[in-house]
Amino acid sequence: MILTRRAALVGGVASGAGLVLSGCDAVGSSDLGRRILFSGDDAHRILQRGITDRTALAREFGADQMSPVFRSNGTRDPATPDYAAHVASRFADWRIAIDGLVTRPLSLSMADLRAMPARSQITRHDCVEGWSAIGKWTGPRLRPLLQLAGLRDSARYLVFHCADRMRGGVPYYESIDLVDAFHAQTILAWLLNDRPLDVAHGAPVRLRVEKHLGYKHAKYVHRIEAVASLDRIGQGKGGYWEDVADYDWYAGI
Ligand SMILES: Nc1nc2c(c(=O)[nH]1)N[C@H]1C(S)=C(S)[C@@H](COP(=O)(O)O)O[C@H]1N2
Ligand SMILES: [Mo]
Repeated sequence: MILTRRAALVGGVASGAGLVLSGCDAVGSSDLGRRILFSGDDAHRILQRGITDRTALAREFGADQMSPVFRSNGTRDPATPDYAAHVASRFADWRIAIDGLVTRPLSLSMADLRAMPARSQITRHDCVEGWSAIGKWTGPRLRPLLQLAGLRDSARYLVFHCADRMRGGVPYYESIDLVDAFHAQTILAWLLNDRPLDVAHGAPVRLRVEKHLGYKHAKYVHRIEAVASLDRIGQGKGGYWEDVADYDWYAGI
């Protein structure tokens, strides 16, 4: 078990419960702070509610509700020579690194991923650009993979590095905190609607982080890096669109 209670709380701080818990850190060391925080149950309740809400499942749909066509958006083909070679070899040599603040860095093949117990979920994808689609995503949960890699106590975020290049040649990147990383519906999807992901939807593997807007769902993932801070990732806001267009890092829906 990697996600200690403390880690779960620290993860919560990163977004929703931020004020509550950083307040806790700041005043918790003094007796007065302790009395303020723990005399009544208010702080606790607020904190508890924030965490409970974030671990609740996103709505799942029935097979009859699936969209006949699932749009693609953003990069539809990374189209680099390197990626084209992976397409040609059907991703036989694709690796997903899990590294950074872990005790056992991993380099997983697609065969490794496909051999993991998988979760399927029929969910609605919502893009900020104003469209939605309901599709069935299948792949291993991120949680056991992180447990295999052994997150260090200092790890607070996961950064997803992608194979496609955006304007200026910058590879797409996104990040989530540990609460979302350990969420039951957070998976590395390699099937969409029971078929291997096509190039447009992020082949061979993409993140699904179901309670967030579309841009958080990184496609073409080749590296998952555990970090203590997002300061030195891109321009420091945690994701490509966060950095270039000021999108919210926390894109909860
Ligand atoms: N690597 C990468 N991931 C990405 C994007 C992208 O351009 N590159 N676009 C994002 C956006 S804005 C959306 S809405 C979804 C679209 O996923 P889809 O193409 O499977 O519909 O992917 C997200 N993940
Ligand atoms: Mo999007």
